[in-house]
Amino acid sequence: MKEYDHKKIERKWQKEWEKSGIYHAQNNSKKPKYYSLIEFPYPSGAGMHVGHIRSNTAMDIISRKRRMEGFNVLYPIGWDAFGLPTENYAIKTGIHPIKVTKDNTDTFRKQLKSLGFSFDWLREINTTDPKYYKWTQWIFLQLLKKGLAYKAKMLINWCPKDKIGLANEEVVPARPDDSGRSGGDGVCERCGTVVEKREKEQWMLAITKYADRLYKDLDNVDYLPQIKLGQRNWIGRSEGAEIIFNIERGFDSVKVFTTRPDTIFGATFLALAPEIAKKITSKDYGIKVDTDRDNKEKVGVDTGLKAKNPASGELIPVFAVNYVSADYGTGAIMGVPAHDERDFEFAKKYGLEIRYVVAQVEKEVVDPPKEEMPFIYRKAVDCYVRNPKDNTFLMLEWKKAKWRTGITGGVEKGEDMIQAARREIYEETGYKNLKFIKELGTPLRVEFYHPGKNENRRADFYGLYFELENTEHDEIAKEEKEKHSIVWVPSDKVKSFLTTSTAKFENIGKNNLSYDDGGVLINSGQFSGMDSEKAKKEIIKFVGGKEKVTFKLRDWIFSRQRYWGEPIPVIHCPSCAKASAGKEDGGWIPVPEKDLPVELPKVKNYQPTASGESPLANIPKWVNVKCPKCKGKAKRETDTMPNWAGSSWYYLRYTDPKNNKEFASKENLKYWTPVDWYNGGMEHTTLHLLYSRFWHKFLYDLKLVPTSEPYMKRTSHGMILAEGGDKMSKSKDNVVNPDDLIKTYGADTLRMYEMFMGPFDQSVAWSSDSMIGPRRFLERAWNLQDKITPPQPSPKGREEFKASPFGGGREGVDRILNETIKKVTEDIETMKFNTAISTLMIFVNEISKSESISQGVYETFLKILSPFAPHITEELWQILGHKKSINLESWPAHDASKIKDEEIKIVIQINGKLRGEMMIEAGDSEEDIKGKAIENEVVRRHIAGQTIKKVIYINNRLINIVV
Ligand code: ANZ
Ligand code: ZN
Repeated sequence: MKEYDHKKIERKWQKEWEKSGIYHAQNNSKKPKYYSLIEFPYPSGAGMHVGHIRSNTAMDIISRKRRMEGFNVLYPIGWDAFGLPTENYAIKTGIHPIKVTKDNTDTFRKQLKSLGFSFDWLREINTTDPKYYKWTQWIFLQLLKKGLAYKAKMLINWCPKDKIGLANEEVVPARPDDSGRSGGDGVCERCGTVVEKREKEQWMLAITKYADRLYKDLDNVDYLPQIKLGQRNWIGRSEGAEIIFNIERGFDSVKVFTTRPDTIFGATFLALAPEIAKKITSKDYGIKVDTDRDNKEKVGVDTGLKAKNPASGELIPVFAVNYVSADYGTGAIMGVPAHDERDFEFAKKYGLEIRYVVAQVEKEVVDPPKEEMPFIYRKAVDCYVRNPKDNTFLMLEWKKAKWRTGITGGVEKGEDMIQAARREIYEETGYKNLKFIKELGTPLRVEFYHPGKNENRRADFYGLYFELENTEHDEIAKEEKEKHSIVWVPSDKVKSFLTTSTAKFENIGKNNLSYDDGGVLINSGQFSGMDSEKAKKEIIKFVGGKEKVTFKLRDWIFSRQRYWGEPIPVIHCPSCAKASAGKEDGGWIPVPEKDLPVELPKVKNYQPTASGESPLANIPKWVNVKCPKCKGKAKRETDTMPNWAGSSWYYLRYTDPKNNKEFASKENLKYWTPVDWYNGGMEHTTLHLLYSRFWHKFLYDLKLVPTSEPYMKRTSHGMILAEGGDKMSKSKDNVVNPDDLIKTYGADTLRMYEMFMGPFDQSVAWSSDSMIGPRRFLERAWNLQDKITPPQPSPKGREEFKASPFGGGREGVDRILNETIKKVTEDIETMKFNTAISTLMIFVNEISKSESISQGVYETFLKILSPFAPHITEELWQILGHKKSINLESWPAHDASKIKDEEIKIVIQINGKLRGEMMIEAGDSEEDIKGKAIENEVVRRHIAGQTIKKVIYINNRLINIVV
């Protein structure tokens, strides 16, 4: 046996694969297709990062497995090469960005190839290639034609250092300072400079026209839940209503947007964005809105105006405030402090009324109401009395019912809540020297049967909190003593003591007592008693409002005043502008499609102009052109596209990268799209993913792509951090260079290590020392070739198997092999690469203990190892006498009959109490397990006669039967 010489082997096979082209995807294949995709890299000057290897290896494993499963796989690669770092580097060094990009991609390409990824290199694309960006520009022109690209004066985020307009997504919260406090305003994502606002004419893309579809169609794709959530939050779809409030005297009115029309009877003020207030009163309120920072202190100025609440008819004050922004909804809200956290905070500060109009509904009561018995309504108090000396609470243990409560009782005529509370506390406990501290939020609606009174009750319990001034108390009446006993409960035991809702008690510790959930309406005129969800529609009708869906998503600012991007292919013609005065195009004439691409001209200086225009504005020869429409004097647009443009459709180009007539042929698109599996960074969930879904849907509407969604499945990888847990960065000098590691340990080891270092979806810190583990494993896998016995097992061979420590001779091998196949197969599909590898390691450990191994077993093992470590397995495959690549073999299936199911002990609970145990087999279905549990002797005895309401199964751990 030769030694495992990774350098030689890896070089050999990379050459061989390149020559044989086994990873080239076939366009007109009869095989089923599989399209696996990674986010194409930005070819930065620093070269490949170990983070790239993590995501690329993962999809490489999946692609290789798919090939072995009989698919025609497309696993492409390209360069997302426009953007600031290259431009800034060009500014600094004077080297042209084209040259910088070429050098960087050359380095990157070499690095990627040195890892043996099974990319189809024939399809390599580059967003900065005019042959590519011709089509990016072409798609822009289609958007322009459909009115989805337009110019508008925008307040944009402006980075004074980079001299560039930033999209909202590119402005990030300032990093926390050493004290851990997050610093003031947003900063530029790239350079960290505090961002300013500037007004500028910008090209915009109307992504908001697609907001609803982008939101709803998430139902039809298989994205990780947190990715869907990220998209949904970013789109921010809110169903609500627009309702008009008239201003007293004069003709003005204010339209508010609310998601909670059901709370309108609790609207005790109006709050307007300062700009909206100014429109009505012509006054400047000197307030700045900053909705980015939710915990900023709420500030408002009373405008002096009064508005009429259209539901209650009351006149309410109108404020200009800093927490309502003009560009969301209508820029005006009805303030409902009782049910909105921000309004609560505001109302507390300005002494405005807090009126609860939605009661929380108690769901589980000890004594449910009796059927066919009428309800008696009670307004009631639920009092929490604390003795501050020993931090105990005064509570009641009822004698005629199984209740344990605070001090409760009805409010009588002429009493306010506090009076009623003091009276009840005195009657039921004798304590009299009490200090009222506060109310405890919205009342609790409880419907129950009162055994003592033989009545059905419907009660609204208002929570009140008191503290004992001293323990002086009087003897209580005999009939009270018969009702309940008094208990002093330590504060940490109160929650488990109470048989009623603990919400009121929990509110004692809270400052903000707004209640934002649903329930039943109270204090709401004829709507009192109605379910809040139902009341939404009814109240909208009642006040003449309009149902309305609002989105947080804004249109996409598509202009950058920079050099290194796709020129926006339009020309401004002053005479056409005059001729079309008032009409939409505003003199912006599209470059005729036949003249595409509009190529970037050579410039000497990449610095943006002092006025903030793009460097292109300084090249009169390029800027001054004839108008394509009237042939008059005209000027090119000098803005360029943002770097999200080229990445919005690149996955389409891969299907047909050399096409000069279309961005891709219909035929190829039909065969290859949608992408079956796309893996990328969590940080691209809200930007790239949303933008490309938007472009895709637009192209779908033009019937240019066959499906309405680009990606069927989307997963994410966790970041690789530096040793010690910091982010890897040049400035910290903690970046790991993959080239050295490949030299020392080999590409296969590096791939294995990155897949083994931790759960794929979680961040994990680098540890070069740990590379040795995977390396040793590969060496042992290599050495196993020495143990191969001839395919026909000799009697001697059998003997040896019997002696093997995993028991049972041949059967033992069969079992562990089949278990390994099963586990590795499943783990790859769920991206649990680390456990797949540990399974392979266990296999090698076990098999190494026996003195021989059959070639068949060894070959099967090599097959399932090959996606992880393609070079070493290819070499061994050849050593074993095979002529064709191991990646052209078929993926082994496990034989279920060979696997002895593992037995697992499961705990059985009834109503949460431990009642027994039982054994299940690892593969059993949930249904079988539940059935078996119910049949269990002990269980049967315990539930005798009772009906089973629910059976809850927690995987491989416990069963809870609720009766
Ligand atoms: C009354 C109300 C009562 C509200 C209540 C909430 C709870 P989302 O879900 O984010 O869409 N709002 C409306 N426009 C606003 C703006 N321009 N700036 C700040 N806040 C605004 O939130 C919609 C809710 O946020 C609206 O419903 C409104 O407050 C507030 F118990 O109206 B609501
Ligand atoms: Zn013209």
